[in-house]
Amino acid sequence: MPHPLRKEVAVPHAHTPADAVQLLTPDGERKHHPDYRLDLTDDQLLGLYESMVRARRIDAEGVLLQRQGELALWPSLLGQEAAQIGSARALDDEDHVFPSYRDHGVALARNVDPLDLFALFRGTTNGGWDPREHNFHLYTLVIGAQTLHATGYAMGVAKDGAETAVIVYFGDGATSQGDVSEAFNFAAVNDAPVVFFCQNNQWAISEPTEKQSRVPIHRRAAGFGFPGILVDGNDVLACLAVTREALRRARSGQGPTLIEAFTYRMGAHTTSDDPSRYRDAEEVRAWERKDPIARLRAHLLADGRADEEYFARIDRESEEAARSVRAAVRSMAAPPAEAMFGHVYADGHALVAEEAAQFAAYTAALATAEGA
Ligand SMILES: Cc1ncc(C[n+]2csc(CCOP(=O)(O)OP(=O)(O)O)c2C)c(N)n1
Ligand SMILES: [Mg+2]
Repeated sequence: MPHPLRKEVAVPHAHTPADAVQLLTPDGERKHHPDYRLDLTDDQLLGLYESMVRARRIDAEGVLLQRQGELALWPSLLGQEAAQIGSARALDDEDHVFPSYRDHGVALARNVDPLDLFALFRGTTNGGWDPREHNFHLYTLVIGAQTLHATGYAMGVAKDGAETAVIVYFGDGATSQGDVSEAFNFAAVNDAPVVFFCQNNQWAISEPTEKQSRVPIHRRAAGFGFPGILVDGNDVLACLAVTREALRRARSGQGPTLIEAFTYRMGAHTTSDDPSRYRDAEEVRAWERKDPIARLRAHLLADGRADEEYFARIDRESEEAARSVRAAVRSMAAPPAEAMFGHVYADGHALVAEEAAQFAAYTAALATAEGA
């Protein structure tokens, strides 16, 4: 007999499950949820819209710059703006964020300079930014590893008695990594003030979610002894409300929460990927109708909070911001090759010094050979 939950994984990728928390329908209609009340001012609503448009435009610039040979790689967030901006806007400045590699919207919401993101993917920096400046840690490309970093950090914060919460971003595919299960368990038994924010964008490169989990991802939390919430990840209001509540739990000593934001990666996995080889164009079209920006736009328009002139102005401003970023990226000089030895250890290391010396001798020999 099939497991009773098994039928739920047969849900096609195009459907957001009916039990996902939703405060804004795909048509932009405001819904009320008994557990998640959200009263935002007009300025806050417009702020969410502007952050999403800006994130989308900066992200598009990343794809274009890579196509023109200015970046080595770019992982696009297209379609995931609501999940990222909604959750990030729930954070306090003191909270700590452990991102994955696609979380440019979260980075921008934390005031990380977009040029720092581009420098990373241009290879002109080893890390990207100072995590202490915005409590926004470095992108982690080792799938799922940051869930352990975040859990350890959260356990430390709790021992310090601070009211700081920690949030960690990871994907559906990451949940297949042992690290993520270990992090869930450590966080649970230690009541660590950490929010696990899983952006279920339906794909792990070419692997669909059916290959990652027999049960809906948020249900895994129950097995570790903490709550798991499913939220419409294309609904910025629901993402904000659900994350706010999870952070409140974390801060008040009630331990971790797993949030599964049900969303969709509308672009390729990265600029190195061609999704037409493994997924149906119809699926992408179905998600276009659930576009996170279009639905907030529809809501703002219907309520008379914004008009076409406002939307045109925000588009124009995002365009100008992207243009100035583009010019700055193109003029970023490559660092000297020997700089790569500078950030391996905080205080240096004999082996690294030896390798740096070997590298210097090698490049000097090359220069002599070229001169000869
Ligand atoms: C430990 C590890 N294994 C494999 C990879 C190769 N890899 C890079 S991205 C990726 C898929 C991740 O999918 P998901 O967690 O759903 O995140 P998404 O890219 O969809 O945001 C894989 C397998 C890696 N970077 N690290
Ligand atoms: Mg994924």
